[in-house]
Amino acid sequence: MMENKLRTVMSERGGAVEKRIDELLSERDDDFACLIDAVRYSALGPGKKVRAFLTTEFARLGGAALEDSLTYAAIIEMIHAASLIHDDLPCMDDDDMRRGRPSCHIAYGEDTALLAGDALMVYPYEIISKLDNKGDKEKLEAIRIISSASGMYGMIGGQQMDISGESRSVEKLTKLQGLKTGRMIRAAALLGCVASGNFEGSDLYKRAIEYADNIGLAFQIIDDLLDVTGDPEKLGKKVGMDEKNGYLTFAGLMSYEDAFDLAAMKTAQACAAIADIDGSEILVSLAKELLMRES
Ligand code: GRG
Repeated sequence: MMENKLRTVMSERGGAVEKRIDELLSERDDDFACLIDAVRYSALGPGKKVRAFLTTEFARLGGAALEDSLTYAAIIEMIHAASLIHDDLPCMDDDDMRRGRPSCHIAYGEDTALLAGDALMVYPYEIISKLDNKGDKEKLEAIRIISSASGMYGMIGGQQMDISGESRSVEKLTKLQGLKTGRMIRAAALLGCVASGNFEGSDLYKRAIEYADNIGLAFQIIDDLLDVTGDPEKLGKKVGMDEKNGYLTFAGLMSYEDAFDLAAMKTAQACAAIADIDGSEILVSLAKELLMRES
């Protein structure tokens, strides 16, 4: 029952976020039309929009209307899309399928894909700076959250650990995944907090970190397991890429059962962090769904 409600709400929310991304990327310029097409191809792709959902749900828990967080939700998906474009490039994971379609560099060429990733990484800051329904304090906080999560000491640092093979122990791998995947998931939740006026130090902000960090690790463990046991049709990408690239993952460092149990424990900790907040059932349900996901 709750799962049905979650699916309905996620699908409606995903549609609203997609529409906002479409609006934000609507400006055309014939002199670099292929860049704009590549950006739109990747940012408007059929992803799950989990990060956008976290943003809008934490904003709702904090008492904000959907409009207060929709642009942040669109932005977090743009930066996520940028990371996927770069991650798929031949010099990184060399993956030619993404979200059931050719990766950006297969569809538009490596040079344009590189620029499309750059564009989607930078444009969000221009968008935030121009928001006229937000105060400077909130805008600065949003910029701090996004830049620190996606930058050198966040996602990009984590990706460097990955390509350097820095995942020889569970501790190192947990750090790597916390940076590469976890920080963006945390940023998504925190953007929702600040969109509803709940800044650092507030109860909601602290709980958002606890929830997001735990689902973030569980999410990455399941991602690793799906790369071994998943169905490429459902995933929309090839499996076995971690092994092909020589990456050590949770699936390689522990048994399937131990890895799944760790993800289940993290999911339970995430749920406990928010369970007593009014209206948190959907986020509790999301954490459980992500644990059992097949794509
Ligand atoms: C863009 C400057 C710049 C740098 C990027 C390549 C890179 C640096 C970072 C890689 C980050 C990365 C791809 C982490 C993996 C995150 C992950 C588990 C992705 C899959 O997320 P889902 O399942 O995907 O939410 P959908 O398609 O549903 O959005």
